[in-house]
Amino acid sequence: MNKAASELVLNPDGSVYHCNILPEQLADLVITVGDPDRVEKVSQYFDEIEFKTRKREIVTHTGSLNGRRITVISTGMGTDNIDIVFSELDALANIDLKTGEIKEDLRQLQFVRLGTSGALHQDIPVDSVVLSSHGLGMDGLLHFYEDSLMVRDLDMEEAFYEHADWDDSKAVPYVVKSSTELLEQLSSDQTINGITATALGFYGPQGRNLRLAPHPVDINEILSSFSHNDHRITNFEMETSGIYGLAAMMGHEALSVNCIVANRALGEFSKDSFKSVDKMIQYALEKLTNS
Ligand code: R1P
Repeated sequence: MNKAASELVLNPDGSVYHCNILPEQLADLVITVGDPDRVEKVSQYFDEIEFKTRKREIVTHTGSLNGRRITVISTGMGTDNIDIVFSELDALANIDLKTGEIKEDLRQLQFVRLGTSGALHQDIPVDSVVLSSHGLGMDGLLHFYEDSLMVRDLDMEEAFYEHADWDDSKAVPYVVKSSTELLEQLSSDQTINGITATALGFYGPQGRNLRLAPHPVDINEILSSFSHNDHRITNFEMETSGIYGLAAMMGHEALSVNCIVANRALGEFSKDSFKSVDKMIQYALEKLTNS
């Protein structure tokens, strides 16, 4: 069915509204980062850059490395932005923007998030790299999509509800798995795998208390004491669950890779987070383009 101009919004040049990209400017491998300044920290390693654009906090570079075409794009912070960026990137791949019709042959994209995050356990040191086997979303985004039940790990969700005694005034947590292939491709003895908890804020929703007490006050303990089928919740950030949920419903593959810049259990912050993020970027690019 065709899409009304108000639903699939395009710019005068035909590019998608927020991302400002045309279909031919999007590679099949898409690296997402939260921070717009991190885009060039990734694309500096490309052999060539063919396209650059930016609108609001969404900065995009497309280029290639070792013969593989890659788009790197910043999402800004939070799953509300993930909804915008992933919907528009999927539209670029799978909707004919001129007619608004969904294409018959769907194109599958690979998404790899290169983000920053806080660890919930003492044994996950700052500057280490965590790969998210699952995203546990406390943001509520997936509940606005009809197909969410088809991609959620209902077994792990049930175990979490029981463990956490979740207060139903908050969005019900949901769980979605990563791409198994990407998780295997990027795992090594330099990485740690775990469930990533995605919060809808940085302070109260991640148990930080500056002047306002969070609720529940012991959210970090509730999360860190959960385990299910040998998986534990390793870290906190703000995008992974939305990425996993939307990518799975759209038929794309996704993996979230996060540099641990804070250890919440020890109260520590990395002394040189730029260096450890750069190390993570180089590690991921090597794994994605040389294996
Ligand atoms: C909070 O400081 C931001 O950093 C983390 C969180 O998920 C949130 O977006 O990720 P990025 O460094 O990728 O933005």
